[in-house]
Amino acid sequence: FLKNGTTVGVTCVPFSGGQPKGGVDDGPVEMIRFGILDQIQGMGYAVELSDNMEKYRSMRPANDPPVDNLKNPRYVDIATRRVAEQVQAHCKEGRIALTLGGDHSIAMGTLVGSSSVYGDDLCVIWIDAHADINTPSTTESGNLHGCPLSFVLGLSEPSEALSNAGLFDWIKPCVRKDRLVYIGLRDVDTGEKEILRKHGIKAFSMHDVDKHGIGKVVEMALDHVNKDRLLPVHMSFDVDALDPTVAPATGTPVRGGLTFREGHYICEAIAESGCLVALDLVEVNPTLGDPESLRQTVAVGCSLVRCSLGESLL
Ligand code: 5AB
Ligand code: MN
Ligand code: MN
Ligand code: MN
Repeated sequence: FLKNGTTVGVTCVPFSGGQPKGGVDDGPVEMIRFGILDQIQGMGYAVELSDNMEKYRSMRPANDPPVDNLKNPRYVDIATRRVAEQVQAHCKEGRIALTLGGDHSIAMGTLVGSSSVYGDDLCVIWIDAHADINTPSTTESGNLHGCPLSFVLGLSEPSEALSNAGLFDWIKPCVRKDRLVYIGLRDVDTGEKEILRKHGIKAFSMHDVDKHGIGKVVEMALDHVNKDRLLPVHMSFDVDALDPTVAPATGTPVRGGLTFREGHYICEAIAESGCLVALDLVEVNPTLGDPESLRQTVAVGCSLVRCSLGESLL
């Protein structure tokens, strides 16, 4: 793969079906209104935009009862399948695939898309307060934004109910367990902890960030998945990884998160590696909180994207 891509392929996904709160589907349009596309172009990148983002809204099936406790399963299935196609198309052309969400269930699609092009080499850096690795049997909420990683890692056999409904059968195991690493965790379900332990998946929690400092943590995370910095990296950044004082407008805020600088440092270090091939920026919910919280969260989302593309490198 070619390091330091020069074209950014943008996919906007106004989608909220992976969790119960409306508004997260307005994340992409608010980031565009804030100027993210012009900002990226202003940095010297060519920008290619996937067409017709409004199509996602019209994909919601009229009737979508839970399957195995999973909520909106048909809607998530069909929308994430489209995300996969759009991200795959960008990656095929060697573009850095930037996906603006939307809730984090869309990462099922972004990871299927990027891994279809980069295969086993793909390294995944997951920045989040949460582990998002529940299986259809461990999830207590039934919200699919808490489950994307279990699908792409192939952690559970599809249940009979899911197979009968023909749902998510297009997702084959496509991400290697030893090429996934987390930073920022602080709210992990009991079932998820067991999964992380059982599969030996590497995670740096907020405790590790406090203990070692963000510089060391990012270095250890990259050493784990990408020792020589020669493999392609897909970073999936959930804004709730940041402290709620920094990114308040998000659906599942958790105290004690990354500071403004720690979040940006991660993005800068990834930019510095030259390995970024795909970036998700998800869970910005412009309808939660007052106008100032909204402005602040959208602004920080855009600045994380710019930093991941190298804005603050000298
Ligand atoms: B997010 C929880 N683990 O499964 C669940 O915001 C929260 O994409 C998931 O990280 C949070 O519902 C999903 C309790
Ligand atoms: Mn989260
Ligand atoms: Mn199907
Ligand atoms: Mn998440």
